[in-house]
Amino acid sequence: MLKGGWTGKILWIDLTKEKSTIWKYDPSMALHYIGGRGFAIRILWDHLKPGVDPLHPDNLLIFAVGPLTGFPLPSSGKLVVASKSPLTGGYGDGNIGTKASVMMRKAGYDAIVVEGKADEPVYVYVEEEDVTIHSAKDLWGADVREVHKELTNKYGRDSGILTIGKAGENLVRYAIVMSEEDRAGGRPGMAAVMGSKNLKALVIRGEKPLPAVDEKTIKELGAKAYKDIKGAPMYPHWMEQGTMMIYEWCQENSVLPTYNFREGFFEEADKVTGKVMAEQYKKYQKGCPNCNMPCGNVAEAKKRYKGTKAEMDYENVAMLSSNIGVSNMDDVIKLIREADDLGVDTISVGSAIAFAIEAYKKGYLKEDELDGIKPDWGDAASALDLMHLIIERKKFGDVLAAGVRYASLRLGGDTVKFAMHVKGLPITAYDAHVAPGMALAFGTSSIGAHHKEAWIIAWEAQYGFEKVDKTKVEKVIELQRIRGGWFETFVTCRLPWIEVGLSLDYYLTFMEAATGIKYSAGDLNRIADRIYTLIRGFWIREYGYWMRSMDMPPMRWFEEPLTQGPKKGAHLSLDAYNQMLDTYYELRGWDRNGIPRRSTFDNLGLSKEARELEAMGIELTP
Ligand code: PTT
Ligand code: SF4
Repeated sequence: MLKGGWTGKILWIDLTKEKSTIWKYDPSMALHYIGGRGFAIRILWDHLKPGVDPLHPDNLLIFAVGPLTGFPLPSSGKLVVASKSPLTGGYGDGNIGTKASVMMRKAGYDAIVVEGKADEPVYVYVEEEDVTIHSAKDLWGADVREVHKELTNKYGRDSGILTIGKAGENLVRYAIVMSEEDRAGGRPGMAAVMGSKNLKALVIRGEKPLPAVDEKTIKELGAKAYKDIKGAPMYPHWMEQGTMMIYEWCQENSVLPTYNFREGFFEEADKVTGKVMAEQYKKYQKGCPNCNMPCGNVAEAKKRYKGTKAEMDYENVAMLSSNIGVSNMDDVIKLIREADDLGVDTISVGSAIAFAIEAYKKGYLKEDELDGIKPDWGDAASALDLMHLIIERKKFGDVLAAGVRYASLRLGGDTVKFAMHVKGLPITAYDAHVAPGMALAFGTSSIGAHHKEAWIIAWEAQYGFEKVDKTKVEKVIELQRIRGGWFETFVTCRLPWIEVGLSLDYYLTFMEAATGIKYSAGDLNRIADRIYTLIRGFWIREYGYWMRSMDMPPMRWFEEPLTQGPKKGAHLSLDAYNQMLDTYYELRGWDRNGIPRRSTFDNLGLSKEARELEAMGIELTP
């Protein structure tokens, strides 16, 4: 029996049958998977037919919170959105800060699962046990801000609203789910899955109390944690620049993605730094529920797109500035605003634009394939045109809408070497020519190339970029456990811990106060390993095979040394990477091809899942 923390219920909505059911799940799922992505992978493994096309109605779209979500403790207004990814074909998820997270808890659910497909565009309104499906014909085609406004007017400012833009409707495989105009989550195409179900939006409301075993401790300890955050030495700097404070650091360390990750140093970086953003463009900042360190810095363009506003997170800015050679802040603001309104992932679309520029300049693409667009580094106008070509899926935009992996397979030749992705997911904004640890983090991230699990780069700079040893590999795994395991299952924002140093001990006490269960750090790490291994099992199940090359970053970083900046000449070593990957597999209990050993499955309580893989003909090493 669950005493607190969890609501114990999952809402299951079938859009084909136009009906919903409340599932009182087995408490062992909570104990062994906690919530968030733990629930997501468990549900996908148990309820998704292997081999389903991600855009088929049978695919499942899961919104999941965790036992800490919504409580009055730091930055607890987060939600995981997960599915089988149409971009990678494997497990995909993202984390979004939104009122919908708190409302889902207040409505009485730990997760909402959507299956099937509506006959025509709809949105779903959930108010506790009351679930209704409404026509969204009038909202189809509308941009994210319009939909948000419309639904807010109808259901009130405190409603939780998750929506898709045109990118999701048009099944762009890296369409991202949006909330509150510029919060975004689900890079691996979670909004395309929503679009494939004709689901324009989900609106959630509730007033139920959140279940806690020891409410008093949560309140008191939460208040203390909020105070610690405000008193942290980094707090003022963070409040000024948010995630943008890393921009200059990346430039100094030659890890700022530049010209499609060809370089790590951008000669015009000084025009787009966090300082410039904060001092010259920032208008206000906003944040997720229950957060006292809001990082949503909203900047306003001054000249070319005067009045246009957008949220300036580091990844957005780097991928739509240095990575495509753009250095005018007004242009960057406009590109981000457009991506948010269309509901497309800024990182993946930045990667697709950079890939197209490079392919065009190298003669792989002709003007007529790009509808007359002549893309070039630093040309923001053509970048904007390319973004629209992709969203409208016109000409080669249709191919780019399937991601850079697919586009490079279509074009062939050397394009495979500059399609900057791992497992089909475009790399987030860290160039790793000089950073083998970060390269390994991208190579082994459970959803494809994302820093969300092992953002090792700051630690690696201090430890020594040049070092390639077991300690570094252990650090990657430690971060994957905490970031990809703890925070993605609690579900709360990890930034209080990373950015201002809030102690991890708080979370163990929060968990005990919420659920009545005393989890140790070791218990949580074991759960994280179980989730990581099951996710790897899911990829293998969906692909039907696995090879270590699927855990490799692109060849560009090995074969094309940096040509500019203080680290000129630097590149990754293939031998060193392979050595790290071997150590990684060994520490994880996976074989030389990256397939978990039978004993690893058994030790983590996943024997049944191992047998299922074996029954499919996958050979597991003992
Ligand atoms: C995340 C990825 C990131 S990571 C950024 S900026 W970052 C980009 N944001 C986008 C955006 O905005 N608009 C858009 N159209 N596309 C975007 N794509 C990119 O998506 C985000 C913050 C940030 S800002 C980060 S690091 C942290 N991520 C967390 C996480 O993953 N887990 C967790 N428990 N806490 C986290 N806290 C931080 O949240 P994806 P958000 Mg995002 C405009 O989801 O798929 O992982 O992609 O959620 O609410 O916007 O907050 O420098
Ligand atoms: Fe949201 Fe930023 Fe606060 Fe995290 S730190 S909860 S992403 S506003």
